[in-house]
Amino acid sequence: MKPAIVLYKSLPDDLRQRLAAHCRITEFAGLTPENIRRHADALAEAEGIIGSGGKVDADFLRHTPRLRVASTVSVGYDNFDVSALNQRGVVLMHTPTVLTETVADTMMALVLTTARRVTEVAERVKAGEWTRSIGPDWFGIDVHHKKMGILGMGRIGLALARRAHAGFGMPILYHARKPHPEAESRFDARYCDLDTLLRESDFLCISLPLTADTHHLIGAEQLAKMPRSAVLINAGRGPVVDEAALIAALQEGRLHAAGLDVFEQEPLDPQSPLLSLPNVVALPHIGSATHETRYAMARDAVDNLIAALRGEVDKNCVNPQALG
Ligand code: 8YV
Repeated sequence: MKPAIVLYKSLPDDLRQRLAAHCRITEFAGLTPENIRRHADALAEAEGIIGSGGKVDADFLRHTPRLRVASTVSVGYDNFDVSALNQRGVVLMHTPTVLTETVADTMMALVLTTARRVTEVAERVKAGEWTRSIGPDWFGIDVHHKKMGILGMGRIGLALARRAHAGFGMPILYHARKPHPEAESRFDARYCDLDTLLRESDFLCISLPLTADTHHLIGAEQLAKMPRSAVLINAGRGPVVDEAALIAALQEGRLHAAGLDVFEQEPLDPQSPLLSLPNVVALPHIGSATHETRYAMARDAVDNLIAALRGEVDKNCVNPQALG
């Protein structure tokens, strides 16, 4: 008999059919407390789950005694308690390769949009304010040849370094857990400590996963080390930055601008002070959100689930050790 699985995010029809050829599917939208209650029987039977978002921790695992594989349609897996999965022998699959270029594009878009005030001035044009040749109150700052600082040199950091170096002639500084020889040899990137990165970057681009070590890594003390002319870009995970400290720095003019694709709470509260600051560009977590990339992520997640249910975890597996 085909294994039972729970699908908690909608899939394109062809991928749903591919999944259905291998599994018996129960589908609902999101691992919300209400859905977990309502679909208790399906969860109790499920050997696999596939979707994105929702907390998968020891509490959730009590509802899924037969679970063997969790497949997330994302690269990030901070919503999973990996040690709880390990204890239960559940493997976690993710989609680390297919979204790299798209997320790096989003980060470069934030760099350009904040520096050149693209959204702000476009709104002024729509509001009918472009009535004569523009003056300095419409000007931005240059991007090309400014110092690009990258915090986190994973796949996405490397793709951003390529864009900044090859396309914009930007010298690259970076801080990561360890030096990245490829970034250094291909893009002339210079490894430095976090303090140097904060003090020297014109654009500080954060591309870090959320872990216990990165939570609020950028707080008031770190923001105070950045020059007033600097721009902060975050497209990793919101809680890497202490948002209250960032708001204070922006309100007090201690930072030039911020471009944010991620927030401590998502969706962002419409009342957030961030939204009343003209020098903040806030995006609705669109990092990987193109038709092509979201399709590729869903396809990889489906293939990951099918493979892992067969015991194949040679690629895209966060914790192959869970198999023992
Ligand atoms: C997704 C992401 O947008 O992959 C990730 O970790 O943050 C994004 O690509 C999000 O997880 C929804 O699937």
